[in-house]
Amino acid sequence: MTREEFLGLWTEAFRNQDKDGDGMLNVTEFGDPVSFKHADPSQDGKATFTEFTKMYYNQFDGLDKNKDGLLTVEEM
Ligand SMILES: [Ca+2]
Ligand SMILES: [Ca+2]
Repeated sequence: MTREEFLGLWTEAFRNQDKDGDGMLNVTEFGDPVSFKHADPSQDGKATFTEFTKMYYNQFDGLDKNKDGLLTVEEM
C-alpha cells in the first residue's frame, strides 16, 4: 500500500478513537500507554492529529525497507 493509504487507515482510526471529538487523543482514548508516548512527543497528555499522523508517517518509513514508497505484506 502507499503512504497515503497507510495514513488513511490511521486517519480513520483517529476519528474512531477520538470519543469526545476534540481533535486530540488522550491516553484513555488512545488505549495503549506505551505507544502513546510516541504519539505525544510534547508529553502534554494529548496527541493531536498532527502528532498522531506524524508517528505513523515515520513508522511507514521504518517499515518501508527498500524505500520504494510502498509497503508490501512482507514489509509489514
Ligand atoms: Ca479526544
Ligand atoms: Ca517498500
